[in-house]
Amino acid sequence: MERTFIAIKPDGVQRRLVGEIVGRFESKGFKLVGLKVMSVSRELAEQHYDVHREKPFFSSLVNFITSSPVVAMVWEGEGVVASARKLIGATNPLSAEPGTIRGDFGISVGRNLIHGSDAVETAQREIALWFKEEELVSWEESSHRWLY
Ligand code: FUP
Repeated sequence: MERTFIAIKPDGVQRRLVGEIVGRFESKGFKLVGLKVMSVSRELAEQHYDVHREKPFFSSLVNFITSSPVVAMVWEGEGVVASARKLIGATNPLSAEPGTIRGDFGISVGRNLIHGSDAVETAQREIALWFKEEELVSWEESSHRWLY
């Protein structure tokens, strides 16, 4: 089953938006298979943003993501990579549609609250970078009747 890597960035954590953001993925119907709050090392940040190494915003991006804890997650479901990108919205929150996470809560491209993998192959690379195999849990709804 397809999986994607999602990270709530330091601004999302500090603004107490973790519950709101997790809730959007849950409400949509995707399955949470990995979740941790963590400080990000420079090495991890630079590997994660390797494609942006030559960009002028690279060092500020790395400084920001390592400045304060993030919430790293893996979500599972058919088409989850592309769907998560839609839930997240455009990179610049000022262009992001209302109803998306960035459109509803963000105003700055440098503080756009959340990261989501941009393709299935990228998701596989990012999940392997951020999570150990044993930190990811496959699960199914129980057949026990505890909801009425
Ligand atoms: P996205 O896939 O939407 O997270 O966006 P990108 O991979 O293009 O960019 C990664 C991060 O770099 C963004 F989340 C914010 C930062 N960025 C800037 O700070 N300035 C820019 O002009 C573009 C991106």
